[in-house]
Amino acid sequence: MPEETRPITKWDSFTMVVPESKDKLFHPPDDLQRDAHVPDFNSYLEIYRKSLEDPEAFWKEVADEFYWKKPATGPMLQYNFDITKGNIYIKCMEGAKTNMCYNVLDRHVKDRNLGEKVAFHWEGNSPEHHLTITYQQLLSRVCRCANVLKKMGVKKGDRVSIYLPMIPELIYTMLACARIGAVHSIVFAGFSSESLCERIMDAQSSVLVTADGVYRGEKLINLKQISDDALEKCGEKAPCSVTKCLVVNHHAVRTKGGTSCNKLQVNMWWDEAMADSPEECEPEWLDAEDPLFILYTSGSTGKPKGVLHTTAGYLLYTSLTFKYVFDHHHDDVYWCTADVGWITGHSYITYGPLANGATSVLFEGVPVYPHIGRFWEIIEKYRVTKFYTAPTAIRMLMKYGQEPLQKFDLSTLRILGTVGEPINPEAWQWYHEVVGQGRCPVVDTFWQTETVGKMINKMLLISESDNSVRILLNLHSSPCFYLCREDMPWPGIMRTVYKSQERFESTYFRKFPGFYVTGDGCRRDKDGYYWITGRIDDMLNVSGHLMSTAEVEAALAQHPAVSEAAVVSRPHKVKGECLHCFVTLKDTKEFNQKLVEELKKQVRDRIGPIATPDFIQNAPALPKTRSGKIMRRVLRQIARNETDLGDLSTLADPKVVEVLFSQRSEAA
Ligand code: 6R9
Repeated sequence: MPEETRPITKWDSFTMVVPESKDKLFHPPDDLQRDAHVPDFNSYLEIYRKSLEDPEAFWKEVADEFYWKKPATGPMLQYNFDITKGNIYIKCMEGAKTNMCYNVLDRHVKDRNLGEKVAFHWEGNSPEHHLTITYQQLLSRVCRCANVLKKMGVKKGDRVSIYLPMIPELIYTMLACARIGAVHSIVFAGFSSESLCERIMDAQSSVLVTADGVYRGEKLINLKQISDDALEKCGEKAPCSVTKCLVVNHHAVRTKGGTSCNKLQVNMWWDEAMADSPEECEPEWLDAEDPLFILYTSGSTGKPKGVLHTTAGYLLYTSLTFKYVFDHHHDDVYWCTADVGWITGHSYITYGPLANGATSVLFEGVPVYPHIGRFWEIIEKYRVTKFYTAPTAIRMLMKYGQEPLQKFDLSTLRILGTVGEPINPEAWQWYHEVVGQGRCPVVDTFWQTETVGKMINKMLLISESDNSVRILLNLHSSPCFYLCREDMPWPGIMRTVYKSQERFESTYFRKFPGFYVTGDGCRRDKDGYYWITGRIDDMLNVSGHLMSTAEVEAALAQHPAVSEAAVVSRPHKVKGECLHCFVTLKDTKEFNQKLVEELKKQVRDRIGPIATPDFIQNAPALPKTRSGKIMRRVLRQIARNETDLGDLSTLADPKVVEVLFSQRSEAA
């Protein structure tokens, strides 16, 4: 749509100078590029143009890879993306009937002869626990589980809450739901009983699948106890929807004596239930738009939203993005370190890789247990070729330097990926040079629970960004830059907020009619690269200069003593707002006045005097959500000395907040 027809927006066309990295381009090795699905920029443009100019043919070709019990009767995509023209809706392949589980398992075993191929190398919290699961085995176990769920009364359309750690049973259960048309709602097994209760109540699930417990590092987490508490809390508010609870006896927990499991009357033990359950289960043939799952967003602001995704569109989008963005090949061993409890795990541990018949690592543990080289050890052990992790993990591992990596053979690695937050240049460089040994392209992937799959990606040689993503400058209010996706939906976009179409429309579609608004800020540099600046609410306005927390944080993190930094604003009489910076130092570094001065100078030098921090506070750790995103709302309140912190249920470790409050006055 031409610029002048947009009433409140204007294309952004300015540049941002990014210190140090602006002139550096990294090229992938020749062989990697030569064998890639998208070997050069022209081939990319060809695919890209087709997706915009003839989306019907483009998505049809993707769909042709999969099994459809009944073909679509409508077009590949039908939608209204413009709120001024009525309710927002998106439909993909109307009239078609299919089954997700059939497509990601049976199709490989029956039609592609991949039954013996490894689907998952499961690696437990302790290196002594590991399992290899082939596609055939996965199919049989999923069918058994599907039959158990059916026996428990679960029917098509029913919701099943899953509160499990990173064990194979988590994958079995989600695929079993998909097989029988039940809607899974996975709750990350680090959430509290309160959060679990809230999600069960919202989804009105009839069954909860959990485990007796799990070890994370050396710490035992009593999941069954938390589940019992959650169900009790649900019961206090209204009659609890959950009538039955299926409980996995976790091997590691059982061998250490087990945990208490007594409150619920309706427990079924996994092993007993599966023992006589048949290994075959006819899939339920679903409509293309039947719901596949609900996933509550991480909730760093406000009440969690139940993001609803449906069947056909999700299959097309996750399979395609997995194949292209990480250039998947048959002999790859792929490892995504996310938890299946987050969208990254849903899309890029379970559905995307399985739709492609990939071999993946499924890791239960933590990066530093039983030793700080655990990630690198696993890469060596399974000869991992594609590795996908989060900047927060990279920054944490950077603290230990290069030595832990040097003990292991990382020569199989070919492509590295990151997701979850902006990656600062320091972490990017370390990832590229130390982990990837200068050989592996780093693919930064920006996307969201709502988008279901990767949206902006730095692909192998592709240096230009996706032109259908627009940055809008809002001329009516403060100068904020929103990253939006224009005009046309993609098959994987969320369909609604569960039970709240109004919230769906107002959150994502009302601000700029005709656009899906991500809520993130973004800048485009003169070369056409996009720089995600963080959530819009993370913008700072110092003396009328708008800057993003990410910029200042990146500048601080470039100092050799700093391992991680988070920046928030606090009111200032003259400047309006000023900067309060929290810095976590590397293991051996000391926080003192000299360092404070160095850090202030560093920011001044990198960004300019307007960005000079007013306060720098030592932060032994930062408050994060359980998915690893820094909770800036909490930091802002600490900086402003506001003690009423509101809902902290998504916070991973509440003690961090106490420590930061108590040391607030020492900020210099
Ligand atoms: C996949 C995922 C989504 C929010 C998103 C943005 C941030 C994710 C990013 C990134 C900069 C990246 N985000 N990837 N920011 N660069 N590569 O994380 O989904 O948990 O829904 O979070 O995460 O702020 O809006 P989700």
